[in-house]
Amino acid sequence: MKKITLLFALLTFSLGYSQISLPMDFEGGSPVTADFNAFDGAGAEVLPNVAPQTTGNPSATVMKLIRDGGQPWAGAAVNLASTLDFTTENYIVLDIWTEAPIGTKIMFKMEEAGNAGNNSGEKDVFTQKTGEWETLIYDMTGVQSTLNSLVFIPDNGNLGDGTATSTFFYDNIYQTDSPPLPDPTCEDGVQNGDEEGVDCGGEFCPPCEEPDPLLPYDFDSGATGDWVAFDGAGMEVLPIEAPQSTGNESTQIGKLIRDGGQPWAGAAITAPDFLDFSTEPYVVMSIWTEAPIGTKIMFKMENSGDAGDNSGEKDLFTTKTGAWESLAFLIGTAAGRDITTWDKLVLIPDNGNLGDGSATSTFFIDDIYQAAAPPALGVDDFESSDFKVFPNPSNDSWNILANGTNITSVQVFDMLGKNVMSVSPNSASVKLDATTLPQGLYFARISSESGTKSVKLVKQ
Ligand SMILES: [Ca+2]
Ligand SMILES: [Ca+2]
Ligand SMILES: [Ca+2]
Repeated sequence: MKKITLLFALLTFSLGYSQISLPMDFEGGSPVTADFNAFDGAGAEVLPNVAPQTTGNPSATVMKLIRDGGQPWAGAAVNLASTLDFTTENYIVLDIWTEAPIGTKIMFKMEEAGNAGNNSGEKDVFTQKTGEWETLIYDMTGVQSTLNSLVFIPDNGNLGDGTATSTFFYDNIYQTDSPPLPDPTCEDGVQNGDEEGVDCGGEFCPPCEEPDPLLPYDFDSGATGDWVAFDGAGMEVLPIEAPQSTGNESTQIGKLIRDGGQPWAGAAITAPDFLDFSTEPYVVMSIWTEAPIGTKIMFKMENSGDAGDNSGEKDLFTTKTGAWESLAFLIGTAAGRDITTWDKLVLIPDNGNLGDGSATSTFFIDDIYQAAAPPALGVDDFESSDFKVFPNPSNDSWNILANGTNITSVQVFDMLGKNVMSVSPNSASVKLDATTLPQGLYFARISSESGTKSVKLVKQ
């Protein structure tokens, strides 16, 4: 009984030894060098695997194909014991190692042994590595099932010269219906491997290009069409013309018109990345409108993926009409809030009132940027035909003198639009006590019998 088992085992081994088939890893003594038919200038040898080919392939044996002169189609073939059926297992996969440059064509085909005219056609795959093992995948879909010879012609079309770049090591040739995923490369259009973006970043690929930050945003250059107007507003980017060209030497501005819809009609734009408000807590923008002085300009930052995650509404009030002014919205000090998840800028001028499409519902905007502090305003003692304000800046009080008229009221607002002081002097002069006010920028709305003026005040 034992003898029969041993004989059967020997017979099985013997049959396996002589019948060359896939998978072919060159281990176990089959196939051997003599099984290869190298042709037209090539030599093929089955031999022990040594460094550097042992890196990435710990197996004992590989096949080495050297091309040296002869013909540009120099290669080698090995015949299998039976034909391959590609109807379900429609891929041939193999490992190759060469010092030939990346992009070298590694041609493979199947032939009928003894009848080369019956073949699969040439299947070309190009190397993406050099000096290391890589796996090549040949799609044999539709190839006839009458072929039993594997034909290897690496660098097909070029004459070999016997050097390292004409030398190719093969191993682990097999047939499958589910080939391995190709090794990640920096050119495959897929974010794979350790890439941080598509074909960029990580250890092997070139660094990813940072997307252009949205801010500063001046409407003048690049793509300007990413604004989304909502709930009754229209937003347009257009060349600057008079009267907006007074005080603005740029070429283009944004125009937001509110006309019906909702009282919160406005426009928004989303930056390619979250804005960092930790060191630059202000968003500054220039605005021009014929809406009356004191019109509320609401601005907020939102998370574009979650409108509930936002900065809260930041209201400032215009101090000019028919002229450009710069508004600095303080975004980045929201206590207890995560201020690193906002990428969407939302502007709702005259928030709370329904627009009517007229000039007072029209808001031109420009020059949006982040800043560590409100812009320096170059404040001087304010003087006009109507009023004189001094000293300004001041650390304790401002004096306002009217010229030939009575000051009926003065309202002082802080940068957030909060009314911090109101007086009704009904006299030609008034002294505003600033001692209790924090340092910073304020706006005074001064009304007299001859009209209303807004003045910037600076408390030192
Ligand atoms: Ca092997
Ligand atoms: Ca990739
Ligand atoms: Ca501009």
